[in-house]
Amino acid sequence: MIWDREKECIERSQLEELQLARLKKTLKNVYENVPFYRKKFDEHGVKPEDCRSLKDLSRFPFTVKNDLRDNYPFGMFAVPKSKIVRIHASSGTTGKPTVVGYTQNDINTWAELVARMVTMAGVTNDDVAQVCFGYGLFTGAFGLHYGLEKVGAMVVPTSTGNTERQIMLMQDFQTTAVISTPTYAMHMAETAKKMGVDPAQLPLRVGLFGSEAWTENMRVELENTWNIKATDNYGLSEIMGPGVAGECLETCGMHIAEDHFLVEVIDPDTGEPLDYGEEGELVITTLTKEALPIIRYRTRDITKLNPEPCRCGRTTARMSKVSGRTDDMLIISGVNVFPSQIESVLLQIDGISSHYQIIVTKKGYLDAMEVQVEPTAEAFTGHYKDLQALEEKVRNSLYTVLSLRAKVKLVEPGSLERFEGKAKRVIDKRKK
Ligand code: DLL
Repeated sequence: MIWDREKECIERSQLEELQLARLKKTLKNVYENVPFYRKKFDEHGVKPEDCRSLKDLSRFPFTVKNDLRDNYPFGMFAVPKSKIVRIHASSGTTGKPTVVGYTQNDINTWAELVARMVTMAGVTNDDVAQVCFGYGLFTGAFGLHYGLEKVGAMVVPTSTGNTERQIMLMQDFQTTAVISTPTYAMHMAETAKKMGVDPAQLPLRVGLFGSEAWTENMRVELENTWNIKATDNYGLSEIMGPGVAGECLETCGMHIAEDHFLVEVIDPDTGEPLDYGEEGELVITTLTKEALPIIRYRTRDITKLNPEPCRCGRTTARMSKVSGRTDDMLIISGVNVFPSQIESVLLQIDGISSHYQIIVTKKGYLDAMEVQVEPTAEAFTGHYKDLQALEEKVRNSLYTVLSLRAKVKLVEPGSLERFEGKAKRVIDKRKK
């Protein structure tokens, strides 16, 4: 069990003191060691010494994903290559990946923070933890792996894929904790059922899900299907990987490792910092990273912060579930739609499964959205009338929430694509 009470239950004034000292050091470090930041700060007319309080951080420029791409592969590192012991990368949708590096100290911190996160989620050295994230350049698997080892769990590094074998090993090894994307967990449950195994009867007791946005309704679905407690955890490669924030068993927001990361929420349009409780884009500054310190990274993830101490005893601020990304918001005939809103609607309807796809097209000047969704096997009676009624129900529910008339198409159970990592829900055919 890794629960650093000194840091995780720290008084806010003390935390802010620690953050300020670390922030000053980080700003000085990047200014001296990363030419990209020196140039950017100079262009903005700010110097590290201008930061005298945490509020002063807002005077410094943002970093965006393209900055990492422009400096591909190692241009943003603050240490010589000889100090780097690990590389990871996040696959971009276009072009080159974003490369991130770690010193040995960074790796140690990472393991520590993931260990804290899995401890919060109730994992101990009595657990058999199956890591169903892809091992490789993706940060998910290695990140969870080292943190789980640190708490002494028995780690089963199955990676993604070969789903029938995942289920077999869960049975044979008596796996108690599953680690994956929520989407892959749903896919694994479906595979188990096809094999004649009831997922709810397996010895699993907790699921740690992250790496993509998922709704409260999906939590209910996962908890019921697997008979587990499902917690959310958040991270991104540019900042470290998993372990940036995670839910405790109270499941009322993800505790941010604030002694290592300084978080802000900004208005994505104006860039202005917002108050606690206001929803906006999460911006993160690393406070202890050696290889790749990052100043004011625009995550594009939409969330809000709650600094109130939690019932679990931790005082670190909590971020609410990510409701979407500024870049996955669809604008359909002028209406803003997040895929998570659609998921939330679908999962409230009896007879509708968690497998869906959103297809956006343009006819002339008009946008059109089609939601393809699989009914559950029970609801798929084969009677046209039943399906029509269900389709109508989905259409009306979507209209109530989105004020948008979507075309709804029920498709045969099992016919939509299944995902082993992050799901790709939206096909926007308007984009070239
Ligand atoms: O997905 C790191 C990670 C791995 C986190 C495993 C948790 C578990 P990237 O591939 O760089 O890193 O993707 C980062 O994924 O900006 C979010 O948009 C999204 N994301 C990650 N966790 C969550 C979450 C990893 N819990 C991007 N809820 C981030 C919503 C999430 N979105």
